[in-house]
Amino acid sequence: MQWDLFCRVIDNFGDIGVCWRLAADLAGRGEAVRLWTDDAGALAWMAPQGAPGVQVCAWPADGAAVAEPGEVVIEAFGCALPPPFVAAMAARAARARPPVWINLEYLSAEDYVERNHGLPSPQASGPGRGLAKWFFYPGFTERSGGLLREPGLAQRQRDFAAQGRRAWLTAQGLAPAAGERCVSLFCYHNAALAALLDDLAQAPTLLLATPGPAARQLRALLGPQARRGALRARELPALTQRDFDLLLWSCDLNLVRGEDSFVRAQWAGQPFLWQAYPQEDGAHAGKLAAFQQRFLAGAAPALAAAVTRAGLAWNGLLPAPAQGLLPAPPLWPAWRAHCAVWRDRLLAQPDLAGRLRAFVAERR
Ligand code: TRH
Repeated sequence: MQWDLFCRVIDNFGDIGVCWRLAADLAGRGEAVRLWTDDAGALAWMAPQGAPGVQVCAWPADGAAVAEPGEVVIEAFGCALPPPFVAAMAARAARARPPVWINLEYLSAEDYVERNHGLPSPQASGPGRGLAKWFFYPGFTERSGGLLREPGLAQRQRDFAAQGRRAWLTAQGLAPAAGERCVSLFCYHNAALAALLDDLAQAPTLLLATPGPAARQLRALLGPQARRGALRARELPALTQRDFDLLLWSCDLNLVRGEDSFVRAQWAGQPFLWQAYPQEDGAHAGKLAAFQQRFLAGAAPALAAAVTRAGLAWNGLLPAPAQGLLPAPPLWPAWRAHCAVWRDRLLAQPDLAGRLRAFVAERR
């Protein structure tokens, strides 16, 4: 089937990162995908190899003729489709089966996800009058739209482990010294970073910082030596999405943010801390709380309390403690085991692209 996926880049890399991943995943399952975006810039480093079956197209210019819509149209994150394209969808509906029009929402663990997932929004006015738009909510439960997970991920992870967990880092010239733990850092500007560094500096640690705010803040805090106590830091180049996964699989702790890296850290099955996209109205606090509650259900109380505290402090929702932002070292084996169990539980659920295709099939 022909899928049209529309993505506007608001800021950061999550909008295009999620849409690229979905486009490539659908194409890998035999769908033809046009990814329409107003800013494909980040794809040059995120996915320089492209993907068979995905055509990246410029957002239609005002007044320009629009393409004939495909069988499925996805409006990512309420990006508002170009009105002439919607008119073309309505015209198609007058001739043949209407395209299945889906609004793909942001990921959340909050309860509204299950309430709203799959609801229709009949269009009573405008160029799409008479069409229905369907709400599709990614999530962590069976009754949500699920999480992006391309087929073959688990096998790729097994192959990676068979090579040795540090083999990829070594090949990048980033081999840790014997006994050094590896930590990846992808964050927004984060007032708790100094406290995190103090914590990490207590034991031999190689901290690998992604470009942007993480690297900039680290430079300001550590100076040119890039060291504090037993901690040394290295800056990474921008990695492809595939290599970014390998970074997460290589590390003992991953600091991630936003939406897509947050999900990838969960597939990595290693301890992670998530910095939610900070929102002026404070909505990120509710998102974090809802996630922590689901994620930590069933964890031993001491682990749940320590991980909850660390998450709150890392998101600026608790003052960063002078010492001990992270769970204490004796808790790390249980933290790791809990992350692996969580990943296996998510792996047992159908993935997002699979649920989306089933959803579309039911509505055609
Ligand atoms: O960049 P983000 O902060 O994106 C955010 C969120 O999606 C947020 O919900 C949204 O509202 C906002 O954008 C507009 O974080 P996220 O979601 O993890 O996206 C980063 C993408 O960049 C992800 O696909 C992984 C990719 N990436 C690489 O491919 N290589 C890299 O080296 C790095 C650091 C990231």
